[in-house]
Amino acid sequence: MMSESRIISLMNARVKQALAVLLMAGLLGCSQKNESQEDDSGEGYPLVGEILSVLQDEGLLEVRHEEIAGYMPAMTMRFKVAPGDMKNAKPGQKIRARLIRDGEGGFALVKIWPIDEEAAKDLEKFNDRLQKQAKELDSGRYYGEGDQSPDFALLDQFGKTVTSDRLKGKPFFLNFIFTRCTDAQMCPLSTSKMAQLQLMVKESGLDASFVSITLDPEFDTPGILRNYADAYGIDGSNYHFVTGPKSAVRDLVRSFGVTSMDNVDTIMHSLATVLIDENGAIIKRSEKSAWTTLEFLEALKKSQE
Ligand SMILES: [Cu+2]
Repeated sequence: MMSESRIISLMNARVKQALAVLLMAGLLGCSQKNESQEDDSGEGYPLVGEILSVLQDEGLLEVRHEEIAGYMPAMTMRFKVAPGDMKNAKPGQKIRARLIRDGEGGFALVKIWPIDEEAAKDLEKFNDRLQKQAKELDSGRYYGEGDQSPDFALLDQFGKTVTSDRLKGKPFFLNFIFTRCTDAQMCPLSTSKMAQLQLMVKESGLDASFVSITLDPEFDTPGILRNYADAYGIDGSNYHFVTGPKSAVRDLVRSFGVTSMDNVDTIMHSLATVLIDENGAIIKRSEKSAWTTLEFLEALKKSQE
C-alpha cells in the first residue's frame, strides 16, 4: 500500500495553473505535425489475419486475412508495410492492422499489432494492478523519489511483452516520448540523451535497462517504435520502446507525474526522466528537459556502490 507520506506531491493548484498557461502559449510540448504525419486511425479498413511469409526482397508481407465486412472476402494478399513492421514480421504471427491503398494501385497495412493471447493476459493482469494503483493516488499526486514504481506491462519495439516484474533485478531508466514529436528540445533531445546514456552506462561497466513509454500509443505501434529506435541507432538489447493499451499508458503518464494532452494536431506534454533501482524503487526523478546524462549516470553509480 502506498502511504500518503511516501508520495511526493508537487502539482499543487498554482503549478497546474502555470502549466495550463504554458500549454496555451505553446511553450510546452511539441510543435505541429506536418500533413504526412496526420493520425490515420480512421483511415482504411480493420483487418485480422496471419502472416504467411515475409518477402524481404520485395518488402512485402503475404497475409491470409479474414473477411473484411462490406469490402473484401477472406483471401491471401501481399501488402506493403513499414520497415519496422517488415523486421518484426514472422510467418505464423497473427496480426490486426488497418488495410489502406498504397497510392500505387497496391495495398498496404498500417497500425500492425501482434495478436498474442499470452501477451494479452500479461497486459491485462499487470495493467489492472496499475489502474488500481493509479486510482489510489490522490488527484495531483504521483510516484516520486523513494516510492515504489507502479506495475505495468506493455509491448516493446519487437512486439515482445515487457513487464515491471521482468525488469526487476536490474536498474532501469524510464522516460516518455512519442515518435511524431517534432519539438527538437523535447522528445528528440530526450531520446538522443537516453541513447548517449546507454553508451555511457556500458562504458562504465554497469548494467541497466532503458524504457521509453510512448505518449501516442494509437500511432506508435511496435513497428513504428522499431523504425524510431533504428533511426537513432539504438541498441535494442537493453532498450525497450514500449506501447500498448491507451488506458495503461494514461495510467502510467499520471502515475509518473507527466502531463499529456491531445491537441488538435499534436500532443502537448511535460517530461519525466526516472531511474528505478533493481528492487523497483524510484531513486531519481527529473522533470527538466535539461536533465544531463552525467547526473543520471552518477545516480546509477551511487546506487551500485
Ligand atoms: Cu515531445
